[in-house]
Amino acid sequence: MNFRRFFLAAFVALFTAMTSNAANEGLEPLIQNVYSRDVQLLNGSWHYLLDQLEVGYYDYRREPTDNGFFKDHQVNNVDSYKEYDFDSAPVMAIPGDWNTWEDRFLHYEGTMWFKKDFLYEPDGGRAYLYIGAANYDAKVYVNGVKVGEHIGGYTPFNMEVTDVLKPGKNFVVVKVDNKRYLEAVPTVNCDWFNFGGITRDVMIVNVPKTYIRNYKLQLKKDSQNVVAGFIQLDGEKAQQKVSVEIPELKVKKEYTTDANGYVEFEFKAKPRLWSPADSFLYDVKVASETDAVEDEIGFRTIQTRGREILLNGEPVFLKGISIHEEAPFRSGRICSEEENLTLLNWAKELGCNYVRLAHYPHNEKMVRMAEKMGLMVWSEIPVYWTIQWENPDTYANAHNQLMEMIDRDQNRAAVIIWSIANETPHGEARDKFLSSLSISARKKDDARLISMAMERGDKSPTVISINDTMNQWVDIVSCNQYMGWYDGKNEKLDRVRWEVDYEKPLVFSEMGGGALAGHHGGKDEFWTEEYQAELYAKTIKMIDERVPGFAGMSPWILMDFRSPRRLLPHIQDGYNRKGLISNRGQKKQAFYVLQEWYETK
Ligand code: GCB
Repeated sequence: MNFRRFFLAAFVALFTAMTSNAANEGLEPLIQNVYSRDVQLLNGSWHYLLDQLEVGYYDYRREPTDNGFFKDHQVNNVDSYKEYDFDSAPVMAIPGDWNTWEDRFLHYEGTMWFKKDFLYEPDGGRAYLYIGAANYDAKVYVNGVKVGEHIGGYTPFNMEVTDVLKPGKNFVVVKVDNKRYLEAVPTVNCDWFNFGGITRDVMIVNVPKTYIRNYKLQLKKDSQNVVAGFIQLDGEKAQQKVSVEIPELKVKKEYTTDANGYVEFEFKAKPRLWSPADSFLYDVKVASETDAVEDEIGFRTIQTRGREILLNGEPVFLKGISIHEEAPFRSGRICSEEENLTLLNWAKELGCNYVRLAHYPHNEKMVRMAEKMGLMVWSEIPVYWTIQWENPDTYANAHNQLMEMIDRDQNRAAVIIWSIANETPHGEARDKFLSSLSISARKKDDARLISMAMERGDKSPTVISINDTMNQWVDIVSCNQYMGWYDGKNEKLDRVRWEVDYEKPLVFSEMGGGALAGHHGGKDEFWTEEYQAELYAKTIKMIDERVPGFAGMSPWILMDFRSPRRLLPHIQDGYNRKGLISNRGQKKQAFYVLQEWYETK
């Protein structure tokens, strides 16, 4: 190979590496509590084009083109022509997933382009484009200019568009790609549906030139009478007088931000404590000389003592249920508050005081609603099964999703647990990856507990245990256990006892088995409601008799959900059937078994 060819080959290899490793780009730190801001919602009808070969992004040599669909060139097809047209393309409701929008898209994984026209009138301040979530890789363009790219399907992102917007007519184009990759988070293999699309709210957020970008107010770790937090301004006038006001507590505090617009504070207060029995939230006002924002914030402590979990200093038993963010009755990605409410109402009806929002951060309104309804929340990132533990890009991606999750919900008293992983294979590289996540999460937010869903490591066939070196990095030892389903039949639950050596609370982050609603038969017949109910009854008996240090659980799962891994005809038909409620809203017998037990707890 001569030199020129060598350099050309090296250049092409480098370029390919650069372009195929998608990365976040152009994003600004998250704006806290966008829903209390002056926003222009861009939800509604968006034109869409399915682009399997990504011709709107690459030219015929598969080089990114400057002249892609994001330009939305308007031509008359006489003097020149183009082979796409947004304005005559059909529309889709945003937020929403494309897979359930049209039957023919059900299994489509790839690129979809979206376009929306909107009118904008500048108010002299700054404008951000905020997207609540887009699965998985979103490239965002305003008026033909790329303003940002975000990787990760379940967390919000925003980019400043002040200089790109014009008075009057504007348009936004988003290329969303939900292809799965080995190096991605989650990776190619997981047990839930890869709904593609702009799945959460899209809005223009209008803020003053210097504005309150972020703030946090929570009880200081382990204290019931010191509130700790920070305010972060963004803009030219970094040094300002800022204040925190909680009228019902007669609190009004003033501080001055530093040259970076930042101030950390602590003050004494004796707030009424948030709990499932009293899900009280205070009206809080955070103000600066140039901006003000309001929030509803609850205060509580969450700690562990030996094998107990303490909420506000008192032992609490987690009566929980796991939930996917999947819409009841229509089985798409949740896209309305009513759908959030239906699921959370079912959890309340079951007698829950706690929900595991699996396996990725759910929408912000879901968390806020859970908080108002008195449900404690486990929130997690999609570090699931076997991801690439040694890949630095994979780590950066997981870390970023963790930070975005915490940033968004750091003021929610309901969130008591940040979970960093689910059912991951033991090994040094995994431990390094996950312990780093645990350290980062604690550093960012020390007022919550850290956990991860572990697997069992039994001492013998009848002495059930957990043996995971990650135990030192978590506050709660959580375990997904499936005796009676993946491990033996129900009778096994009568024969075992638990012996976990870690002096920490033990929680079943999952347990359960499948049943098709309305399918009846013997108690020992898989897939019947009777089998599932018996599995729950025997698990409960085991817990009552033979699981020391048991602090709660979130059985798998509230409602049947779509999963491409579930192929059994006539029973599964593409659904994981471990729900206590079917995807059509029918309660199975096991629902009532658990409900009865939760009533006694
Ligand atoms: C698990 C996973 C969950 C699955 C479930 C199942 O352990 O954490 O994502 O859906 O098992 O049904 O097998």
